[in-house]
Amino acid sequence: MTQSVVTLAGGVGAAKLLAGLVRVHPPGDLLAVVNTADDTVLHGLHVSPDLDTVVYTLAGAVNPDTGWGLAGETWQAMDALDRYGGITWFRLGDRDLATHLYRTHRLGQGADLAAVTAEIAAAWGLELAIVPVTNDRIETRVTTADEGEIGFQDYFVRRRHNVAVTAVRVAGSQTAHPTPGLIESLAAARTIVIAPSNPIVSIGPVLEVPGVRPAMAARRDSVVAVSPIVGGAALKGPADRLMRELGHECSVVGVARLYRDVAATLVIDEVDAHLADDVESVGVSCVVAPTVMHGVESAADLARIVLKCADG
Ligand code: FO1
Repeated sequence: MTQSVVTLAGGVGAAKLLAGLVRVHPPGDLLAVVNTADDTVLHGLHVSPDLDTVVYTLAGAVNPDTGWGLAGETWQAMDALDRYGGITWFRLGDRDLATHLYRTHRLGQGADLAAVTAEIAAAWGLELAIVPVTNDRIETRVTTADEGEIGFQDYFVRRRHNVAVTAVRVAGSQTAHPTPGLIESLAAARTIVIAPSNPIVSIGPVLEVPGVRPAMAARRDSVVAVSPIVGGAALKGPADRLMRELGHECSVVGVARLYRDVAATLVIDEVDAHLADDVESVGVSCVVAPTVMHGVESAADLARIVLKCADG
């Protein structure tokens, strides 16, 4: 792994930025390091939502309405499962199921998640390297005010992240090992990008894998983060609510505080331009740009800006 641009990634927001990056930088020179703490086992199948969202988006195959799953999907397996009273709150489309069947089969044969991910990405014709942050099992666990601790997908999908959260932890992170070559890649990269993903439950688990945060801190001057908070709100998902519930200011300043040890630069949206000085007073250089990606053209524009601010 010797790519000059390395991106720490969650799901939908990261996938959009990566779709821009592959348009403005040689894909073979890009590495995406993806969160796996959303992974879950359902029906005995290993599901890796963020890895699949990145692969499907870059392959141009993602469902544009949801940002996850495949476009033009059918749901016959879920309908059939419903007859038995099986688990259908987490919707696995008929074609998407093939990915989980393949991954589970290969893991059962002893392949590691990085190897299986490389096989899946190659099968979709992708040139950039996509790796899970770790081959070990890590899982975000969410403590809710009413029900105690529950699994991430139970919180995110089943409860539609519509419950009060008092704590978040990443089970397994303390004993996890970074994917082989990852720490070396962070040390060798010219630019490291933190994608506009949820800082608590997407980028947080990536940084918690032992070795990753110190490796990022050592490269702080070369790290550019893109704020997932725009105008005090998350573009998608519960980042805003989670930040508030866990005691962080829900603004670009709050994001800067969360990343100040690992990123020298934060890109914020134009609507937050009035907060640029406050970001800088946290000790993080601030770049103001249009960060909302409506399509691949605006994603490419943002990717160009991110790479340019890394060049100084
Ligand atoms: N998100 C939902 O809101 N509902 C679903 O039924 C759902 C199914 C699903 C299946 C495969 C997959 O890769 C992702 C899926 N997601 C679903 C999205 C996903 O769980 C979350 O967006 C991420 O974990 C958060 O990044």
